[in-house]
Amino acid sequence: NYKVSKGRFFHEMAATNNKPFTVFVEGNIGSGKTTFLEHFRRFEDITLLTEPVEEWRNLGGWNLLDLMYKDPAKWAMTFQAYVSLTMLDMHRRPTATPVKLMERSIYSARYCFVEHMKNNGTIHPAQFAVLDEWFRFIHHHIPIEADLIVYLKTTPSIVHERIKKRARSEEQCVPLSYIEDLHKLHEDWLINRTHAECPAPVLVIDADLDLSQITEEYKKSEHQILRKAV
Ligand code: TTP
Ligand code: MG
Repeated sequence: NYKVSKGRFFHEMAATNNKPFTVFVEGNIGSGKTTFLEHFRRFEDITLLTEPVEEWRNLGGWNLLDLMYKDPAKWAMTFQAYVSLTMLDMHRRPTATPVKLMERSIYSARYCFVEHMKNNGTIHPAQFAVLDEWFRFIHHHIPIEADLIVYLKTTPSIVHERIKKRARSEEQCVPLSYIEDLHKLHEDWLINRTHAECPAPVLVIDADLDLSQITEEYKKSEHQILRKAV
């Protein structure tokens, strides 16, 4: 029971480590990252950093996400530069609670999205080089806490349907092939481990289930996220 054992939980946290237990929630577009984080709102003392995408849709009135989808050759570099900054801000944000849950990380931005833009030529190799140097500099010189990655694993056709139903205006033209490519890049990063940096252990969750059934699936991860608290 969470409430009963909470005192012990905090005690152990304080005794060992003042840093929060930090979880990145990863998975394809429409895999349910925001929904997963919202599930944890019922618990006390968890910091939830959800929907960084809302910042990308409004930077001083500019919708960078929209500009990027409408003219990727012109805007992808600018967009990814801003994604990196907002991610770094989330990684560095001081947290007073013992658990911190974040939607995405600087790692998925680099290994899934920037990787895709490099592979299919959306960004020039020189633009890729600049983004990659920024990423390497941050990775090597700025401490980024990571204790667990929750991977919401999905089937591309299922999330593609969800994206269409959700109807976020910028994403209307997203083809299934793009979602399939992104799926493969998430699998390469988190399951096949083709990049050197997978910064934390990975908990895989079946996120194909629809909303009415997914809560049971999410509950299976509560123990690992709240650790001794449940
Ligand atoms: P996601 O970061 O996957 O967020 P989401 O809210 O769609 O996911 P969920 O439904 O699981 O909560 O993607 C948001 C949008 O930003 C999406 O259109 C893809 C785009 N994007 C990039 O183009 N580059 C990036 O580096 C990232 C992280 C997202
Ligand atoms: Mg989301």
